[in-house]
Formats: sequence, C-alpha cells, structure tokens
Amino acid sequence: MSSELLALARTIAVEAGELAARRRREGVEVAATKSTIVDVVTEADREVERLIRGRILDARPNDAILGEEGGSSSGTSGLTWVVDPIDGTVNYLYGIPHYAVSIAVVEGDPDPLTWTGLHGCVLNPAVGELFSGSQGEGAFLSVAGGPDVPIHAAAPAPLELALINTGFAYAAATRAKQGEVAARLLPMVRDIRRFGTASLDLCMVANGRTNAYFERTLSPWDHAAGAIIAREAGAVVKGFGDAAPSRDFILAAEPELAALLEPVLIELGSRFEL
Ligand code: LIP
Repeated sequence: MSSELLALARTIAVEAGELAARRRREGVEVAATKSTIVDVVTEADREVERLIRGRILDARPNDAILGEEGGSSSGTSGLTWVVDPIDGTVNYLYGIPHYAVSIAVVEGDPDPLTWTGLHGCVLNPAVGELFSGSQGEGAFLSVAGGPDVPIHAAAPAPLELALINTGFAYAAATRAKQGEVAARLLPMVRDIRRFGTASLDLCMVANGRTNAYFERTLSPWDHAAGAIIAREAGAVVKGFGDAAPSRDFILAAEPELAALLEPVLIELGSRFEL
C-alpha cells in the first residue's frame, strides 16, 4: 500500500498541476482575502482543491483530508491527506513561475505536532519539477515526467558560507519582526533568499539548492509534504528545541548547520511572541 499511496498522490498532483497552469495561462484574479488584505485566494486555488479532494475520495473514501481552502473532513482509516492546492498563491497571482501543488499523507491526528509523515509530493507545474519522498525510502526529483533521481541535502557548511531561505507572514506586525531577524542574520551568512513558497523552500534544502530554511506562522499544509521530502533527503526538520515543526517554527537544514543556526536565530530574536 505504501508505494500505492505515493503513486496516487503523484498522479493527483500532476493532474492538479495541469489545471493550475491552465488557469494561470487564462489569467487569475483575487477571489477573496483571508487573514489580512495580502493573504489572498484565487478561484483557481478553490477549483484545484476540489479536484484533488474528489480524486482522493474516489480512490480512498475512508481517509480524512485537511486542505487549505476546504478545511478538514474526517475519515476512519487513520490516514489524513494534507493538501495545499496552490502553495505560493501570491507568486501564482503575479505570474511568478514558482508555486506548487503540495500533497502529503500522514498518520494520526491532523496535527503537525503529533502526526507521523508517511508520504509527500510537491510539484512545481511551471518548471515540471516533481519532488517526492516516503518515510524510510528516500527523496527523489523527477523533471518533466522523467526518471526519479535521488536527492540529498547539501554537505555541512559553516554559517558564514550558508545560503539560507526564509519567508514572512501575512500579518504586517509579524513581518516587521521577521524582517529585523533577517537583517541581523544577513551579515552572518552567505546570503538570504525569499522564494515565497514554503513547500518548495523545503525541497530546495532537500536538493541542496540552499543550505537551510526557516520560517514562522506556516500552516500545516504549507510544510507537511516538504518536511517529509527534506527529512528523507537527510535534513533535520524541526521546531524550536525538541518540538516538531509547526506554525510556531520550522527549521530545515543539514544536521550540523541546524545545530549551529537554531541558537543563532534564537539569539537574534526569532522566538518573539507570535
Ligand atoms: C505561503 C507560504 C510562504 C509564506 C506565506 C504563505 P500560501 O503559503 O508558502 O512560505 O511565506 O506567508 O504562508 O498562502 O501561498 O499557501
């Protein structure tokens, strides 16, 4: 069943990605705003999630689903599909070819602090990159439908040579504090990147394109699949201290760099009250 679940997630992600890309070509508009005026949803986000939900329930009627746009639906199998139909919605709205369909399968309650990540796939339809991973079975990248190539996190790097990606919240007050932390971190590292799509940020670490990623205020669907892929690629993916990654904090990096970077981020004030 293990590989069947991942195969199903990948098949659904590819179909969902084709729909998202088609709607993008046709033109997208803001359908509504959510937590703040800059936290937008497009009609395509909703349509793509409806498609994903329908395909999951056709194949797995007893599974639960937790999705960004449609909320949660319960199940009896003990498995939950965690879905972000279009992660990086602001990029998608602006036509920046860096957004993703993110689908994970987890076991246990749909709570990142307690769930067990089993399978994850993250597809960037704009460039045809499909990242995937399953617990204990490694992480892979397939480009344009090509073969699955194993991927690994970057080798250990000293902080001053680390390329780090991060992100900022939709709430202006939180963004201000995150910006201060990033400003203080900048002279201590190689450079910082802000790509705008958490699921792909985690896949960047998994593929060694960056050395470390950290962010606060993410929702479960933003990081569920990417965290599984980054872990299977050899990265540590964690919250503060012994906590699992969650809305409070996520850090993903090669183990030695993670151990270096976390205390520095705390020292720089990253652990402010949310
Ligand atoms: C986004 C994340 C991004 C984060 C944004 C937002 P969305 O998810 O991918 O990393 O910085 O605040 O959470 O809203 O596009 O699904």
